[in-house]
Amino acid sequence: MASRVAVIGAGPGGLAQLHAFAEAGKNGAELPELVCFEKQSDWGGMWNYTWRTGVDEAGDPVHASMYRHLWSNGPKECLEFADYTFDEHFGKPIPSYPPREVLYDYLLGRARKNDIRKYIQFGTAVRWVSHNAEKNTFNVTVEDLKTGDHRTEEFDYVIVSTGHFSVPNMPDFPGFEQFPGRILHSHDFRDSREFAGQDLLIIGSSYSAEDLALQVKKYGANSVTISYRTAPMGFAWPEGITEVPLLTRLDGNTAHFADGSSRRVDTILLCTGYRHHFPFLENSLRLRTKNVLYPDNLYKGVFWVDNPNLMYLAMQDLYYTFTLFDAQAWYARDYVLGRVNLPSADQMREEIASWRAREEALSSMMEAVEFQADHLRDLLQNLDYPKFDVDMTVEHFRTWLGHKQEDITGYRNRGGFASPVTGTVSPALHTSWWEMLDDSPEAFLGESAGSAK
Ligand code: FAD
Ligand code: NA0
Repeated sequence: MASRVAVIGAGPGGLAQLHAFAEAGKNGAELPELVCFEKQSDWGGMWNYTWRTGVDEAGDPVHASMYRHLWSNGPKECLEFADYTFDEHFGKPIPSYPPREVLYDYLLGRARKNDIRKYIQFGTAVRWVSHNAEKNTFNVTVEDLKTGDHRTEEFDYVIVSTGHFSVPNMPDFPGFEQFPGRILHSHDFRDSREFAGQDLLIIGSSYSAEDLALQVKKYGANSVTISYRTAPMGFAWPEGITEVPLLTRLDGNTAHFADGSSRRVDTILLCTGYRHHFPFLENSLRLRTKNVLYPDNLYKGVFWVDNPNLMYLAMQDLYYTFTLFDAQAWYARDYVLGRVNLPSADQMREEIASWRAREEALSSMMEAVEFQADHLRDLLQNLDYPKFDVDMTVEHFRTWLGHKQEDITGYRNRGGFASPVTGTVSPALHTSWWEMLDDSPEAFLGESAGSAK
């Protein structure tokens, strides 16, 4: 009997997995039975924008953390699928930092091409996964969110691709309880225009803090104060955005900081990151990790060492995204198809430990990029994934970091990034990003509606 594979989640990770199998199928491989469970009513994961916050239509926590007006914060050339290029999708060179909807369209373009939707059961939430040691299979209990019915199915392999930027990390600070304004996490942030005219306090100093500070200022906030715990981001911020040390307490609307300074704020935005959260996995299967580049217990960043028939995709802190997911998905597929053998558990642990030690010693963002590029290369060397120029993408990240240091409101205007697959060089954005309030695909592409495939 053909083996059965459960893929949990139809975001970029889960779609990469289905695509990887479909590619092998086109090349003559005999495929296992694939079932992808997706709790949302459509695919694309985080990229599938919703206005909802709190709970979704089924009463489940809303998955999405993306917001209106989100533009890619890294050059698209660093996430380009090697087997489905931007040139193929858009038919012409496009700028390097597309808005969400444009990247979503690209992501779905490949998914549609291989007809992988047929594997996905939408509106179906995985509620519990347990391991049957006797049979070495997994029991997967799912809920049909339309009917509320539960059922349990047996699988030989489970691939978890439920993302890890969905469940907020929510710290508390003295005075929050009496604060008369709104306190929200970036997970619940949707539209920058809500904050026009306000004085905002942002807590955190990573990508969400950086981008939301820029977004709210761009759409009319009066001032933004960014409060950091470890170190400031240190960009040359536009007027009205400042960085201060950590919040110590609130006194009504007045926020006090560790350097003794204080200021009045209307709204507090927690950009304090997310938690890896897998309430549907029994203890022995559950990954517990912070947001790191090489989580413990995952061989090659994918295989659960204690039972490699359980796999995780995209659980790393991310510089590379879509391409890394592809490499992981190809590896997972080849394991399921019996094309690669894994070493002993001890050998896997040793290899993970050496990556972990290397990660502990990283001291700059560029070293982190190089680390993840090596992880990517380590996967790719064993796979038939189409070749692309990883070295070039590392240089793109270096250039990107330089551009951000030079001009944090202007780096998204820059072109000149070559595709690591086709060599096509990106044009500059036609209008300054800081001035461009319309983030529609038509505005971005500088053309009328419907021309992107
Ligand atoms: P997700 O996209 O999160 O998809 C997981 C899927 O699993 C979802 O569809 C969810 O509904 C489903 N699911 C979850 N639990 C269950 C369950 N129990 N049962 C069934 N289904 C379930 N990356 C970039 O490359 N460029 C960017 O510009 C960028 N911007 C970002 C901005 C924000 C605010 C955030 C939070 C992330 C951003 N990312 C960006 C990273 C982004 O997370 C990845 O690009 C990508 O979405 C990860 O894919 P995934 O499939 O692992 O997870
Ligand atoms: P993210 O920025 O949401 O990006 C997720 C931050 O939270 C760190 O700065 C950390 O500080 C801080 N923090 C945590 N607990 C804190 C506490 N108790 N007090 C003060 N600060 C606290 O999360 P992280 O994990 O990067 O940073 C947490 C993902 O979303 C990224 O992959 C990013 O690429 C993506 N994203 C992309 C975009 C765009 O593309 C926009 C937003 C997010 P410290 O002290 O630990 O440094 C446009």
